[in-house]
Amino acid sequence: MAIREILTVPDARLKQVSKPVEGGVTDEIRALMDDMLETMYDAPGIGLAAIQIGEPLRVIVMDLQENDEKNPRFFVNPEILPLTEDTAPYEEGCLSVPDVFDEVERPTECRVRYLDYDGNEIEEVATGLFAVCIQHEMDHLEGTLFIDHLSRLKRQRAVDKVKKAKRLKDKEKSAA
Ligand code: GNR
Ligand code: NI
Repeated sequence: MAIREILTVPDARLKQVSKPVEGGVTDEIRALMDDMLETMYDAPGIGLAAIQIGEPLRVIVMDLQENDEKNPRFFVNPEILPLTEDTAPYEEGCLSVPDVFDEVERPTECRVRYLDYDGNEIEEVATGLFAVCIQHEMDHLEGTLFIDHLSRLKRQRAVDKVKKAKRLKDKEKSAA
């Protein structure tokens, strides 16, 4: 297992549409998921899409880290279907847009179909934070970030903030 670098805006790779995993959940895909989980825990975050570490595949890992217990979840080739017209705002963040948080409005309930770590086909209903997170991650698979749901002004401010922070970090690194 390895901790991988997380891509941040405005990296063009984050805008790619990720490709379905062909040929089921192999050891190679499990190795990718292991790296993703380790990278997500290290960050730390509650979800990660493969494209965030530069792999344009339809793979997501998640651990909502409710009640302090580890509960890793793996989603290969996920599909979602909103189950209600009810929407609710939630203050979202993204490891690819560090230190930016803003409200995004999404359906409160959806059905999720996917292959799990062992390649079993699972179908379940997502509500609460699970619904928010799976929709956020599904967006990544389509090359969409949560800031794409905000106004152009807020999106530009967010990208500028991340660029500025990265410039500062790179400068500190070259000085060291
Ligand atoms: O760690 C994360 N927290 C989070 C908070 C609110 C809504 C969505 C998320 S997902 C994010 C990790 C991430 O960037 N996943 O793509
Ligand atoms: Ni994200």
